[in-house]
Amino acid sequence: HVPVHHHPLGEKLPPNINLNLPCLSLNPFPLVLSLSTLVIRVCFCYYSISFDCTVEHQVFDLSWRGQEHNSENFELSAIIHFFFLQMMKFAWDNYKQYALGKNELRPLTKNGHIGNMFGGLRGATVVDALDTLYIMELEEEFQEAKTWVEKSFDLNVNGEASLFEVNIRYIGGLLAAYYLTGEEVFKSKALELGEKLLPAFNTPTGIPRGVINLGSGMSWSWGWASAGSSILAEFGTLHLEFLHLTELSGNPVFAEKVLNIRKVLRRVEKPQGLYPNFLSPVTGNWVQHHVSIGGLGDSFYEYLIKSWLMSDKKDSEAKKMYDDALEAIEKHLVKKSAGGLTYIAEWRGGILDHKMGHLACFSGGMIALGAEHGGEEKKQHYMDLAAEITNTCHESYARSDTKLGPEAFRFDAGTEAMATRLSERYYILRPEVVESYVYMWRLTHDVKYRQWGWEVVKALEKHCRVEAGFSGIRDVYTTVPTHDNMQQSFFLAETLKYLYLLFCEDDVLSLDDWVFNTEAHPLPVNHSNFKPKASVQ
Ligand code: DMJ
Repeated sequence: HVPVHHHPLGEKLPPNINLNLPCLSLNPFPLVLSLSTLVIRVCFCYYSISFDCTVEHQVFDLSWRGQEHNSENFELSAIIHFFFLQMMKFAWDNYKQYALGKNELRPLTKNGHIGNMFGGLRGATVVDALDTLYIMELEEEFQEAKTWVEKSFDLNVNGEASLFEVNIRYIGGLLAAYYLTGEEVFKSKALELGEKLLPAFNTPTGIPRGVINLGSGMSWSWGWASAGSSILAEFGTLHLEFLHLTELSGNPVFAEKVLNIRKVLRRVEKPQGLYPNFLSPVTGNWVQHHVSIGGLGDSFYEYLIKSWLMSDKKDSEAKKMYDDALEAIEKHLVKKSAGGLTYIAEWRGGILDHKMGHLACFSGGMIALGAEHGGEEKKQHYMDLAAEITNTCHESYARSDTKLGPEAFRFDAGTEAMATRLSERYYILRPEVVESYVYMWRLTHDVKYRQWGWEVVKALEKHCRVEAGFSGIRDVYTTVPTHDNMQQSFFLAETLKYLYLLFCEDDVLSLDDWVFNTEAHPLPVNHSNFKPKASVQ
């Protein structure tokens, strides 16, 4: 029994309503909800068509009822919330049962996956899921995850880790869990792990290499990165977490490392004002002129605007770099298709590749977030651009048979917003499109974003839910897709969290007080009066 109005993240329901959770946690199928004060009981089976229609109808109702808080739409939003809770619980319970201590769940073969991104670290799903479990108030499950971190999370490991992945998933996940709960264990693990990443910065320029052995401290560049280069989206996606590591430890070294990256980037000449994806950590010069707001470039831009927001709008250098970069991107990469869809192409030494990766779909949300803070005229311009890009990404979902989007879609040879290559037709439970829906919803309150989010939920339930978890699919253009047997940790960290937030009130992790790292882990804005939860109590 959780009195929701005591929830630390803000009131999600009027103070006279309590929600009884036990039936959900004991038996998510059929799902039974009880709104005790209003004495409303809603029982349904989530596989039945009636549920589907009811919820669809009710979501639609919201659009013309607006967002006033009356008992009817509270009933409905509670139902939707519980729907997300059961999805998260299903994903977590299966991971726990079959793969606890491994990095990810293989939901078809019912075993764990370790992979080679985390250099011997384990429990990527545990650390990635911590804050989502907490925010959803899945208390028992949160305790299970916390206990694993306390008792089994071993940092004394050897092996090749991606600096970027360890930072965004583990450090980001631990920092968010600390700020939300005030539990020291998360802070100390984050700091200890942060120390282990520092040797990667020992290069002539201070630009870190992409791969590090967490035991020996040896670091090197990815074999596939041209001429030993470092990747823009990797070394450009450390700033938020590293500033918090300095803030929490009092050790300036973390901030110094990322401020130095900023310095190198400021100095290097930008072709047409653009930032290519490959930079030499030895010379500090670009190695290739490939520019993309999707993979290899993406979260560098995201961290510029979020650095400014996280600094309580004091880091004006980051804002200027973001504004200039976006202006260059708009000038050289943003295009409109014959069918009227706006997209962001990739740039190879001046030649455009008319393709958008699923990863690039986070940019609708980013541009909307940045637009909020321009002058009135610019604001409208960027809000329009953000809405157009989000619409294009929605089209990439809507034009598939599964209603889930492909890994990449193209705008050439008569194709619009669809994959043209067999190798680009898969969907691995990625969050970027839903992420943009959340920002667009919060900043416009246009109910279509919730409707689009609900379409994703239905598609996930229909095509990705398997007996023991959620799985990616190999082809979004067939309604009998084959599964890839992988429940990615970012599905729990990002996709389910963003879907949940899409249907929450705006004060749950308010955009005024929190920025989400690129793995959707919330970090507090540096208002001078901010304190983690433990010190508030
Ligand atoms: C996540 O790990 C992060 O969002 C990252 O920035 C990009 N890729 C995945 C999800 O698609």
